[in-house]
Amino acid sequence: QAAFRSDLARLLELVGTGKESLSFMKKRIRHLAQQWLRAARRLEQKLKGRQRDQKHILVHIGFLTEESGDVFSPRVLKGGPLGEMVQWADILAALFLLGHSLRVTVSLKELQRCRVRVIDTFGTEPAYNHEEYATLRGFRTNWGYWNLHPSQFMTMFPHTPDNSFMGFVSEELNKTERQLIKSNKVGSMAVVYGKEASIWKPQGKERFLAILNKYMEIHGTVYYETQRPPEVPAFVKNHGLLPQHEFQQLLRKAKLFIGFGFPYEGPAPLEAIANGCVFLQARFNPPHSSLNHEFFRGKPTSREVSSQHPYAEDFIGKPHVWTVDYNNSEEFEAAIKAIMRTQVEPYLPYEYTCEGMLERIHAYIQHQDFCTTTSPPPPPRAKSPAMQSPPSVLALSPNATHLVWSPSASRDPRAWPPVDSLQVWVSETRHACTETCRRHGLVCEPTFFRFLNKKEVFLQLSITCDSTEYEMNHLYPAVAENVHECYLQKEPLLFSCAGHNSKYRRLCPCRDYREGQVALCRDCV
Ligand code: U2F
Repeated sequence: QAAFRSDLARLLELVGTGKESLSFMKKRIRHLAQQWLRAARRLEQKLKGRQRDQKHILVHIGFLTEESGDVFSPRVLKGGPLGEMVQWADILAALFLLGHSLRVTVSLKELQRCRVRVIDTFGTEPAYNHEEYATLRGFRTNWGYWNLHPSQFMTMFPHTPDNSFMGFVSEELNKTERQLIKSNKVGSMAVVYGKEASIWKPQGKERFLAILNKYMEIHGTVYYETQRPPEVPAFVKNHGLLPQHEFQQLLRKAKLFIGFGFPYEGPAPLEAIANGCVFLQARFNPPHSSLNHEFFRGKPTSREVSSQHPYAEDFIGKPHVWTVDYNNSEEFEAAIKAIMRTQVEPYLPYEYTCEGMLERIHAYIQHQDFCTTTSPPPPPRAKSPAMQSPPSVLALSPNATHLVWSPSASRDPRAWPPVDSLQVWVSETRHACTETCRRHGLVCEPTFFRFLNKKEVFLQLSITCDSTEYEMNHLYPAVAENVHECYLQKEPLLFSCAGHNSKYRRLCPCRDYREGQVALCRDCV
């Protein structure tokens, strides 16, 4: 049985010393300790003494090993990426507080054979993960082709439902702090997102900076050595790279946090929004991806990134997040004027609070099973408007057929997530399952593909199949509608929420999710 811990001192010893990156992580753990401990107590009460197995977990921080070149540690104090260290610090705190037995290593020599979970910021899609398929179909990249179960990859944001969403946390505010922030906000103060001078370099920035400068005082936290970086205009008040808690203080005063397009999908916009700022960012049209942008090239994903921070855009949105076309000066200027008139409250989605992260990791540790497969329950029963159906069931529409799981289907208590959260939708040809589920207010759940990968399901969906073949293809199960050819998936590792092709309509396993905790279905904890 794992017992919740009530002190983080032992964890700080486990993390070790000798690297700037480790010091950054320890400082963060120390700073957030009270917030973590309160969250652990709340989750403990919520779980009411439920049986939780204690696991032995080896935490191998691979990107900090000498063997990998440890390019991060020397950049900690120079404006380099900190997002990854934020996430590792939070993962360590969560695992430790949940009561697991941890060993932390930053050396390859200490890495033993074990069952792995890979912390993978931007995600690994199944087509890139399956070695043979990736090699045959041109999905082989620098990373990937490890033949893991795709949910063994854990991402920073919930962007790739084929992987597990790990996340990180942001500082939470109590009532007094909220009040204080409200009275101390400087309505005309903007902070620019970007701590490395290179972020300010690309051409065209002067134009928006000049527009912004008409309305607001612009602050930056750009690293510099002896004099201000030449890329940063003189009218910007540059504080230099700040320690994390001082950066939070700056955000508490600012009205606006403004992104220039890079870094992609980092923690800072969530921190800004949590501290009562509006986040203004650029829309990418066309979206950025590994096919058209250097930063994503070679990453094992085809995901299209529609703005600097798609999570902020899709999961938070207005009034906290404004995503605009920066090539259109009028739209940009209008957004700034509108933001200055808008009042926002600090906001932090539950999944980025300490309690939300503890709850999610607890659920993964208890339920994710990559070793055994459970036998699938009987196939779903078709619902049509003519049939008696519970009120939550949607009507069949002409171009999106829909199935829900029959309540009479025997429930496999080991199946996780519980299969009664499943709804099957057929995609349009231009949509991946990720998008198809999203459009129905649901999320794609790859563990449910195995229930759909059957001939009978096509029949239940009134899909005519002149032929049905089993093949290896990350888009299957699917139907090529105009020729009535149906396809089932031959390789379970290739079940994928990602991917679309104009030839196929895909069968998509969607599920409900908890408000503010998309990784978990409504009955999942
Ligand atoms: C991303 O890493 P970054 O470090 O560039 O991400 P940011 O969103 O800029 O912020 C990371 C942390 O840096 C902190 C801030 C954030 O938690 O509190 N910070 C600070 O301590 N002092 C300051 O003056 C300003 C910010 C991202 F996480 C990865 O996904 C990408 O790989 C990477 C690409 O470069 O960018």
